[in-house]
Amino acid sequence: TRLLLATGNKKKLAELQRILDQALGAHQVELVGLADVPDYPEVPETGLTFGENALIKAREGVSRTGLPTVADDSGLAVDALNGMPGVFSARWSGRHGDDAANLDLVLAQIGDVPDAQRGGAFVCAAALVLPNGREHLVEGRQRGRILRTRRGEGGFGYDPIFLGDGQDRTNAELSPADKDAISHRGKAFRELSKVIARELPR
Ligand code: ITT
Ligand code: NA
Repeated sequence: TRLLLATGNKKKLAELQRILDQALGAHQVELVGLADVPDYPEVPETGLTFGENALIKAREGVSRTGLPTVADDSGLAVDALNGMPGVFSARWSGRHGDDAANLDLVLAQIGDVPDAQRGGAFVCAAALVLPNGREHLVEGRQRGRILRTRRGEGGFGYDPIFLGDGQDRTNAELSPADKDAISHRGKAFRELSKVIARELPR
């Protein structure tokens, strides 16, 4: 079965591909990336929640390609910032996809609040929209706290400043497989893979 992965974020795409291959088996679905779809437009993410935005992205994929489409909308919700950057995580600094600038701004905004007030969560909404109009939406979360300085080179986005609950390594210090095992995206897409297997049998 061919499935479109509607994301323009290459790091996210690599994680999605890895998690779905692990959950479903490498040849269960043939994944098509946005790079393989000519003239794919910028899709305005006007939703107020991760779930709404994931559905917006997946619906656009179906209407452009006619393929069953999965999409991810995700971000970091910081308690001390009233849940921000949240759905604005990719463009918090004003520059979409500038991970370093976005991370620096979050660190500056949290400032030196004590550890007990540095909690937050990564959130991932995962959507599957089918050409027949059926829609599925699931969510995964990883709780943790925001460090004062970066640690690690792996992952992407806010991973270098995020220490998951019960972990002694930041998400950027974890191996890819170890991050997938506990991350918001791993949880959401393992759940969605069950729906994919049910809705799109080989
Ligand atoms: P698409 O919309 O094309 O999928 P995007 O990067 O714009 O790509 P989002 O709107 O979902 O995607 O924003 C996700 C942002 O949240 C991402 O740029 C990171 O800053 C942050 N983020 C999401 N998952 C993360 C993770 O696993 N580790 C660190 N940061 C993450
Ligand atoms: Na978004």
